[in-house]
Amino acid sequence: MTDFKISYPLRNNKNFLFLLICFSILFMSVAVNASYQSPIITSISMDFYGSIVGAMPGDRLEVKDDDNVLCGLFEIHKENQYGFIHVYGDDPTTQQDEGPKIGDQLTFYLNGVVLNGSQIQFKGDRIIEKADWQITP
Ligand SMILES: [Ca+2]
Repeated sequence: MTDFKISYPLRNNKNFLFLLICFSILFMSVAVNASYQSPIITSISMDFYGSIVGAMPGDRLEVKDDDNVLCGLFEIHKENQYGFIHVYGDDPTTQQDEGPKIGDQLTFYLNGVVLNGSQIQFKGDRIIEKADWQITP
């Protein structure tokens, strides 16, 4: 009886701990998904590549359109280089604004900091453009 009284709550504690760990993992994955949004993938995409002098592996390159819609996302895997980054355009058959229309301005961000001072336009599906930057300290 004494053994049972000691071991039973202990077993419950282990189960509780296990559940707590499961919920923590679940919560963290939800939190990560919320903070790292992804662009909406459409059938229209313009691709960019080039160099970002000063970029390091793991850096996060994002592209947003005029309406601040995230339309491109790329994780740097090679120092000073990026690409191809797909920038997804708006699907005209849907109500939702998925991304830029032809002629819309694009803004590139590296880890949340604006890269381009120059004007970069969304030119349309299957267009590839080279764009180079340098991170100014
Ligand atoms: Ca649309």
